[in-house]
Amino acid sequence: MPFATAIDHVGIAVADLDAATDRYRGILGAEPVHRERVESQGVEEVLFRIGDSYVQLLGALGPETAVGKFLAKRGEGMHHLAYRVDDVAAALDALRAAGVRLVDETPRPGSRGTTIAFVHPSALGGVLVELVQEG
Ligand code: V0V
Ligand code: CO
Repeated sequence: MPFATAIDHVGIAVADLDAATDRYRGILGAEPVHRERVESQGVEEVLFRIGDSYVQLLGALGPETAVGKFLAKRGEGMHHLAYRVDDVAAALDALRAAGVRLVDETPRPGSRGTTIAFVHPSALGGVLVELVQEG
């Protein structure tokens, strides 16, 4: 079974979600397809669809959240790369067996009713990786 079937989204940390949404709307020439607060992750997201993938703008719900800490430390920028997988739990098991450092030991709810899990940036070239299972 291949690790991933597609790039699901690229997450971008932004200081001002409304301003960033306006900027991206103008640059991409498209309307966002989704907006959602995900309290469990401490974010509010706006999604733009690009082909079969998304750009995910991420605003922090507070300074102690993952994105809040990232913005304070690094400023705005690319926050994570999300791979679409058929089965997050199975992908986590395979990564664990390969000795990869995980952030999440078990899958969690993401936006749009997805199931997600994060893999530590130290495991994949300094890039925080998210696994996304649709539905
Ligand atoms: C931190 N580091 C990163 C990073 N965040 N490296 C690459 N990309 C990032 N986004 C590095 C940081 O520079 C340090 O490197 C090291 O990791 C430890 O950083 P820290 O500031 O002490 O932060 P921690 O360890 O408290 O937290 C980092 C992790 C945390 C990645 C563990 O952010 C986390 O649990 N993230 C998963 C949840 C998340 O990001 N949720 C928001 C998106 P040095 O200095 O040690 O080299 S929610 C989402 O995408 C949803 C809902 C969705 O798609 O549906
Ligand atoms: Co994401």
